[in-house]
Amino acid sequence: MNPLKQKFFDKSSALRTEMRAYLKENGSKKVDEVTLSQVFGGMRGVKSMIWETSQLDAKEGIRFRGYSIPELRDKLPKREGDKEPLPEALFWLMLVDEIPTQEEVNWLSDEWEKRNSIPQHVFDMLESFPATTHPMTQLIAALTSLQSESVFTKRYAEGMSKSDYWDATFEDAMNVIAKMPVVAAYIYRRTYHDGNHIAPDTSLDWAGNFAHMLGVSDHADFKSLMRLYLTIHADHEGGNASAHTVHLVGSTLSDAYLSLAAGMCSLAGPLHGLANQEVIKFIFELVETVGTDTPTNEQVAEFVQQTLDKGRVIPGYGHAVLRQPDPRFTAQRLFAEEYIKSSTHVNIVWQLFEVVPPILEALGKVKNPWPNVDAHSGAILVHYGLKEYTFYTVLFGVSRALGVLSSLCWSRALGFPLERPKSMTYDAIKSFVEENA
Ligand code: CMX
Repeated sequence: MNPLKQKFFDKSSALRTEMRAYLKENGSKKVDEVTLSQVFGGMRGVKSMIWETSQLDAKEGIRFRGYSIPELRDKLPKREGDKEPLPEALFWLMLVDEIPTQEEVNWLSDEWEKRNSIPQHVFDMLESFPATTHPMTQLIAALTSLQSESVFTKRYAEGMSKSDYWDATFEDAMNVIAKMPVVAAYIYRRTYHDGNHIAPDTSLDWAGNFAHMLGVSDHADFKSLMRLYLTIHADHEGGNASAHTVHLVGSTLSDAYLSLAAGMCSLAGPLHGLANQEVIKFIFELVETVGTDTPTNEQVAEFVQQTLDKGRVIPGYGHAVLRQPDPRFTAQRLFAEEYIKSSTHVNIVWQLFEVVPPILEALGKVKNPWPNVDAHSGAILVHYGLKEYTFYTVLFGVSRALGVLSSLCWSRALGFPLERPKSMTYDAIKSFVEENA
């Protein structure tokens, strides 16, 4: 067994035994009460899922296995000569709750490189789509098509024992993650660069090679950006729509390919991951409407107000859980301050940060007027030449695979059952309220 798999097996079997005993003793204790506002209001805040890889605090933001984003930037192993963390290291941390050594991370980079081959039928299928097909649609189709490679599905058909589900899920998770950058870069090049593909560079790490295959910039800083980007977007505890979708679909024993494809369908919605393309679109529209890429705060405020008056949301602002500026926004801001000396689009992102919160606050209904992760990424990508914004959510998806698939491994290893909450009709709710008056 390889070192990561062995560690995961040891840790997950110990936790499974401990959890079973714990649940036997404490299973009837209450952790929450559910109000009607939560039933009608998208289940906000209802505690109903175990998710080990990260935890979100409304004020502090995300912690991955207890580490904040600044701590990850400081402590995770890096590529020689680079300041940004390697996403491989975050995957290791999420999967086995240990910061890996440099040697362990290098092993994982090599392991993913060995697993990154794509069957021809996936490329053939992508080629049958018109180039106008949204890249997220292409990614979802590619993942379902890649399901032909699922170890879990093959072994299940052969009669795999429940006790081996974790093993097959681990193999699938490792394989899908290894293949994601190759598929995503293929989609990018076929959609925007006439199918002029770039061969992988086997000397590079997972994110560095992805940056190389995208071919938008030869600058070393773009590889650094991809390492940071693919680290900070990886996980946001279990209740967000893409993570929860993977958890739900995975609970039916759909394999990692299909579960991730389903999660990507969630990520592709404009209230979730698609907001990153909507933000830069909003900034381009702002520049076009006011007729300058150095607008005044008054001009920005007027455009924001016009957007709200049309009944639209301000993309990149607000959050279902966070009640402070998103530390993932701050991490990107720090990156831009350090690496990008001058960018009008980045300046507009910072202007929006000054202008938007008081306007949203004045509406009196927005619970979080602060920027989220999607408010910043587009302007940085544009700076490095990645201007095709319909591709942005694919980048988010490549990163999100790390968190949701490490969690899927845990769900299968801990033997979590089929997810099946209870729904109610409006009449049933009214009767319930009447009976309990
Ligand atoms: N602009 C305008 N109105 C907003 C708003 C925004 N950025 N954020 C929230 N509101 C509105 C809501 O639409 C809602 O209005 P109605 O009562 O008229 O329906 C009201 O404020 C209350 O919403 P909330 O409780 O503050 O926020 P929710 O938990 O319901 O929704 C979110 C959270 C992210 C969907 C919402 O803030 C939003 O639409 N933001 C813009 C899209 C976006 O940036 N999404 C990305 C989130 C991060 C990610 O998943 O990638």
